[in-house]
Amino acid sequence: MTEIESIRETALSEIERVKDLSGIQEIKAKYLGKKGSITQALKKIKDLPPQERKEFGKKVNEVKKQIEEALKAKEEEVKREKLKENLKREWEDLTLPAFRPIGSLHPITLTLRRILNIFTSKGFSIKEGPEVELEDYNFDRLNIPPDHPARDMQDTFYIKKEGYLLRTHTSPVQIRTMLSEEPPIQMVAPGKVYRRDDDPTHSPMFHQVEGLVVSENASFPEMRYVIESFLMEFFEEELPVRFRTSYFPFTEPSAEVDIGCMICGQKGCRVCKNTGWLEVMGCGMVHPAVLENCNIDSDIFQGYAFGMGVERLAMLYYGIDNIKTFYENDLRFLRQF
Ligand code: 2NM
Repeated sequence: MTEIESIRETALSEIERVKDLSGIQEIKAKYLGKKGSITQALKKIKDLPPQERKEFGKKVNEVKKQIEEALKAKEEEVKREKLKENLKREWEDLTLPAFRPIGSLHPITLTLRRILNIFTSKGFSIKEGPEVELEDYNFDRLNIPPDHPARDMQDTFYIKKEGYLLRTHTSPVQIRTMLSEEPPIQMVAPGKVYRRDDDPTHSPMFHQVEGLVVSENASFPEMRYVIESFLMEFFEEELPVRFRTSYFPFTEPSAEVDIGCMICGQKGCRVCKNTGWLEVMGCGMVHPAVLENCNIDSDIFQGYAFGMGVERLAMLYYGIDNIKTFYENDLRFLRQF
């Protein structure tokens, strides 16, 4: 009995002092393993005189249980301490920026950036404006008459608030700039525009870049040079460019700009509808009435302006035949850029 009592005391003090899991394993083997002292003591029970067996057996089992519980408690304590230490060492600051950004840029973003880089390198500044616009800035001041078909409910998204709409082009940004700044002006306005249109080549929301130059000597030849050099830089090749007479209420004269079809080498194909030419933008000399609507003296200042659809240019540059692929976010499509 005294031997069991001293086993209890040494075991409990060893457990008290142990600091790691392997030490705990050693103590477990020393007392509770096959050759452990407690296991050996239990085996001795049958050699004792019968009247002592019950008391001794009770004692050994009590000590065994106590050692087991002390070991279990110690094991949990050691594991808890180890976890605490690991957490001190292995924490991650999830607010740090990623070493390398994941994902890729959308083809419309890439195309928009390329367009804007070309114009800023020519001295144009970038101006932005609201997508919910005044009807006045979107139509009236651009010399678009009250009965013009573009104003129809079928073509324009009007909103509940009287006198407001979703801009149908970025021209109101040019109007805002002319109203707030003195010429010379040399700007491009990129952004989303909205029209009631929905088929493989039209989307109710698409992106435009429009440009405006107002100065004392802005001219059609200067505009031609700016547009032709832009198109060569954008398509990265020397392309045939043609200016075809057209009509816009806000420019006079007006032109549509075509490039030689690079898909068929101007031999005629499905994309150019067998004409050998692709329409890529519109342009013209700003109508004197538009300048006057923005308090600019049209006897002193001349302006030229142009506008293009970003999706259309992206489709031609990358060879994409359906505008909807830009908005579906199909990863098989997006991963190609
Ligand atoms: C185009 C074509 C021709 C244009 C005109 C103006 C403004 F505000 F200065 F009068 N901004 N943009 C314009 C001219 C846009 O897009 C096809």
